[in-house]
Amino acid sequence: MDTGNTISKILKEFGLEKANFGTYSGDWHSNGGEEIASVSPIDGSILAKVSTSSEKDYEIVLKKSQEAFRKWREVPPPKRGNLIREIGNELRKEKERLGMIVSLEVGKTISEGQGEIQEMIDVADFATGLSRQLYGLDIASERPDHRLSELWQPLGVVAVISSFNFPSSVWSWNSFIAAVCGDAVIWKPSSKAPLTAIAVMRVVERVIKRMKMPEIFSLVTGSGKVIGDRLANDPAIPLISFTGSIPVGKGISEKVASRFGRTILELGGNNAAIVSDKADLEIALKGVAFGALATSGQRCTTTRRAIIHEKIYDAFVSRLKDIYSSVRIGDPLEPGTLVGPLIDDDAVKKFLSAIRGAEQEGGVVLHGGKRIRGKGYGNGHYVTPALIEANPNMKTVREETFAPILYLFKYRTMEEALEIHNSVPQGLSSSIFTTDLREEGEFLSAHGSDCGLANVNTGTAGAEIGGAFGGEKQTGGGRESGSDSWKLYMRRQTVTRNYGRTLPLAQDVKFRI
Ligand code: UN1
Repeated sequence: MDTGNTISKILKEFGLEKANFGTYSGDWHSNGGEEIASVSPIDGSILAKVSTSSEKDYEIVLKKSQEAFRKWREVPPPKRGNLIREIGNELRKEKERLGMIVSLEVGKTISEGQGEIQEMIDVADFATGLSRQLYGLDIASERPDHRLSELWQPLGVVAVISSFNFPSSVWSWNSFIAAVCGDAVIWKPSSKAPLTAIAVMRVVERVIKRMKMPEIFSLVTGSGKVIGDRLANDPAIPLISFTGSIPVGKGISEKVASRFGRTILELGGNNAAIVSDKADLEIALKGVAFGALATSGQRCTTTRRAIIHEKIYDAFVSRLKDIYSSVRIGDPLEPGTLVGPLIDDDAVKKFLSAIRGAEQEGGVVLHGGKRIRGKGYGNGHYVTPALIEANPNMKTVREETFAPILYLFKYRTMEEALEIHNSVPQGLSSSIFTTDLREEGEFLSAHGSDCGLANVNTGTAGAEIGGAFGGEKQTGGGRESGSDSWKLYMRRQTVTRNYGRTLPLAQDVKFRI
């Protein structure tokens, strides 16, 4: 595909100019922030330039968000839901073009780019329904003529710091839920994907202006060091939801904790699939291959380890090698491509260095592991996905490399499989492929998978938005999107009401005056 033409056509249609303001708070502004380029990993071309947010821009955004919050918190939640429904409808109309911008900017296949926007639409539907279901508890009081209950109040101006690999949907997981809860949201997207964020904000802006609603969604762009730290240290922001690496997440969490703020962290994953000898092998192959290869191994939920029963190990690995040899790697805009580029050159270097590290520790590369250059690949960042025979004691397999590397292990008993499974510091997603009820039961038991997400006969990647998404251990413990994650975006207020004519005290305490 002629990326150059596609780029200019789509960007023009969408109103993304060659140079864009990267700050939005009711209007687009730029007050001296440094300029960055959005570079397509497909061929290294510059899509557009974005002027990032300066200190002054940040101050304006914060002030406007606080004003918007004060109005928004008074809007009844189902009315808040109306706005999110309309945003969802507008996203439906723009799905194709927005999906294409995602593909251009971060190198996802067309189908995955569209999936990214679909995920936002799904969250909008979910949040709209939720806007009528923000309910608290009535609790039995120990005192006569007393009622104990829970009220849920809006939290304030919250921040979402998102990563390049899901450059818009993860924002919506947080923002649409936070919005129906009555919060205003400042978004700082990854500096590797500012254009997607600008495009999404243009859609949001259209709806907010049309509905004459408070400007509750705003955008700041810039490096984590400048704008990310500013948010983390700002006592005016009661909650920061951060998606990214473990070291950066640790830094943010320490800063926010030191001012008693709240964080939702979605950090690294080092997800494994257990493939039993009792698995349906066709399902297992597809599940493992999709988990390991989708988004070129750049999902938090990517399958990075396959723990395979010794009886089927050789057959399974040989089939995997066939799949790896036949998947089409290259321009993600071409139909038929399954593996696009890595995000940048740094990612390729980390991929190559992890493979070297694994080899030094005794790992054996069975397939791939090389950079691809040459005709048709331009200045894109392409690699051949790697299959590496490994052992669980290797240091390299305990680390998350954001690239398509699948480490292969052999096991004999479920106990052994679970031990390997749980032996890494991260705890996001997990899966087992088996048709045996007992094995499934053990995987889901208290001594089974120690991850936030557990999948049976489906892979580690590709979670739906209706469940709470997040993980344990160094993944950070956060939960976003579905189920009752909304509670994290609200302030819980325990209410005690006395409707009697005396003042009985709790715990039978006597106080005679
Ligand atoms: C991420 O990689 O940060 O479950 C999120 C999945 C996607 C979301 C991944 N729905 O693979």
